[in-house]
Order: sequence, then C-alpha cells, then structure tokens
Amino acid sequence: MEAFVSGYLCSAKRVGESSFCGDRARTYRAPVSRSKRHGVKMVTEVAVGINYVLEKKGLIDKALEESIDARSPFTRKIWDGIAYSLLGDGKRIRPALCLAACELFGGSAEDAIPTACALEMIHTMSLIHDDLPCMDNDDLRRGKPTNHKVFGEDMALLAGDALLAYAFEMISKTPKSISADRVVEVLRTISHCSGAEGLVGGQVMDLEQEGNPDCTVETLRWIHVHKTAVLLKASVTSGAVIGGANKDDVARLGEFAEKIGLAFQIRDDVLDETQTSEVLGKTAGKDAAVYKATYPRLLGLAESRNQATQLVGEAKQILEKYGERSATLNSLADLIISREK
Ligand code: GRG
Repeated sequence: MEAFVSGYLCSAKRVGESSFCGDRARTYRAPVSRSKRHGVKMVTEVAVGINYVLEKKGLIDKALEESIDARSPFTRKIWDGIAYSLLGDGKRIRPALCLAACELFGGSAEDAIPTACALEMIHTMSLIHDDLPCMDNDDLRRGKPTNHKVFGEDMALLAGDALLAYAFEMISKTPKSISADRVVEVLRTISHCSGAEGLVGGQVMDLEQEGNPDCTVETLRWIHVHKTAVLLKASVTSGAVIGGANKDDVARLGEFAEKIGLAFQIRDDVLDETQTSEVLGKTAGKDAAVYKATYPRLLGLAESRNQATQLVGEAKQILEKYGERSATLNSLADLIISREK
C-alpha cells in the first residue's frame, strides 16, 4: 500500500507537479488497515486527497507568487522576507480545504482563491511568529532556516504583521459575483479565528502549559482546538460560505473541520516524536525537549493515533448527508492522519 501511495506521488511528479512530490514522496503513508478491504478503501481515499492537493497546489502557489507586491525599492526588503516564508515548501492543506468546501456547494475555485491565499498567509505568519526566540524558538521551518535566522527578529516580526494585514486585503479581492454579505461573513470568521479566542488564545495557553506536569487532557484539547483546529475550521467554513452554503451546512462543516483540525494537531504531536527533522523540515523531538503538553505525552503514541483516527471517522460521519459530494473533504481528512510530515 505504501508503494501505491508513493507510486501515486511519483506519477504525479511525471505530469509536472514537482514541487509538491519531489522529495515529498514520503509525505503520506497508507494508514494501517483493520482488513484488506478497508485498507484498500482507505488508500484509495488518501490517493484522492493527494491528487486533489497536487491539483490545487499549482493554482494556490501561482496566486501566492502573484500576491507578492513590492511597490517600491523601499518595500523590497519586507517583501523578500514575506516571500521567503510564504513561498516556502508548505503542504497547503488549509487552502485545499477551503477550495474543496467551496466546490462541495457548487462554487468555483476561482471564487475562493483569494480567501484560500489569505488562510495560507495567516498560517505562514503564525509559523514565523511561533519560531521566534520569544515563542517556540526554532531554527528550521519548511526545510530552511527560520525567517528570523535569515532576516533578523525585527524583520520576521514585521513580515508576520504585514502578512496578517495583507490576508484581509486579499479577501477583499473576492470576485464581485460573491455577495458582500458572504464576504463579510468570511472576514468575521477569519478575523475571529486569528485573535484572542482563536490562534492567539491557543498559543498563549500552549506557552503557559509548557513544563506543567499537571496539564489535563481537557486543557490540552482546548489548546489544540484553539492553536490549530480553528484555522482548519475557518478554512472549511469560509470555503462553504463562498460556495453558497446555508447556515446549517456551514455549522455542519464547522463540526467536521474542528474534528479533523484536532486530529491534524494530534498527528503533528505524534510526528514530532516519531519522525526525523530532515523529513519534517522542522526540528523533531522538540516537544519532549521542552516538556510541552502533547497527546503522546499525556496518552501515549498508540492512544494518540487511535484518537486521531476516531476523530476523522466521526468527522466523516457528519458529512454523510452530502454523499459523493463530500468525497474530496473526506479524502483530505484521511490525508491529515496519514501524513508523514
Ligand atoms: C494569528 C495574530 C496571530 C498570531 C499567531 C504564533 C501564534 C499566534 C500561533 C501559533 C500557532 C501554531 C504555529 C500552531 C501549530 C499548527 C501546526 C501544526 C502547524 C504546522 O502546519 P503544517 O504541517 O505546516 O500544515 P506546513 O509547513 O506544511 O504549512
């Protein structure tokens, strides 16, 4: 099965998607199956997800490249810093989720691409700030020295600030065919998820719980939902809103996305313990070194994997109502817990 997935990536490379799959042939592995039939179904779904991300990555990367916008020699320096991280080797999971959710409701990728880029910008700024010495203090990200190692802490801080502001400017470029009410809803969702009740709040608790031997699973779950799942949730619900979903649909997709977002962070915790820095493109083993609250620390590796798998199973059940239309989102959910980096 592993060969199938790797082979799939290699054949995608042959049709010209080199940046995603080149040295990323090990990015995803086939999930361990309970039965041969179940295993084959899972591998097929993961392959659908890989195919989707590969297909959309070109579109997303092109739009991100075009968004780099130095308007004078005086702003060249900050745009260089932004481009260094934004155009780096990210998996583009959040924009892919946004586009897939939009398409589920009949919307087009073109309508959602400004928002998909905005989500990647906010994600990238959170990585730049997270790597700063005053936060998680890391030297390696997306296989390269972190932004502050290359441009200095002052410039890294400002690159993150500029990206956050630019994300909202991007959303304002949503095609006029999408109603202003829907664009405002997207702005509300994404601004809320970026603030004290979302990413910032999650990061605060994450830093506060570092080194605390008494951190409970309940607190850890809250941290993971806020520092990570909120942005995946915003990606899916924003895409749904742009695609024309009604309130009930948006709520349903939000529930789905919170579960896969939590599974995403649990998988991240597992990989930090089990994978090498070379494959991850970021420093492995860091969580244990600083005694960070993680699922493997609190529950062990096997139970962490079980919980991630269970969350994805529950998430997929929520989308059953949509039948085949939810196939892409379901396959992205499988991809999230199968990834190797
Ligand atoms: C948004 C205003 C604002 C501040 C940010 C620093 C901070 C506050 C939050 C940190 C959030 C954080 C870094 C959470 C970890 C999420 C995570 C698992 C990231 C890795 O995502 P991948 O694997 O990375 O998708 P790539 O590089 O593939 O894009």
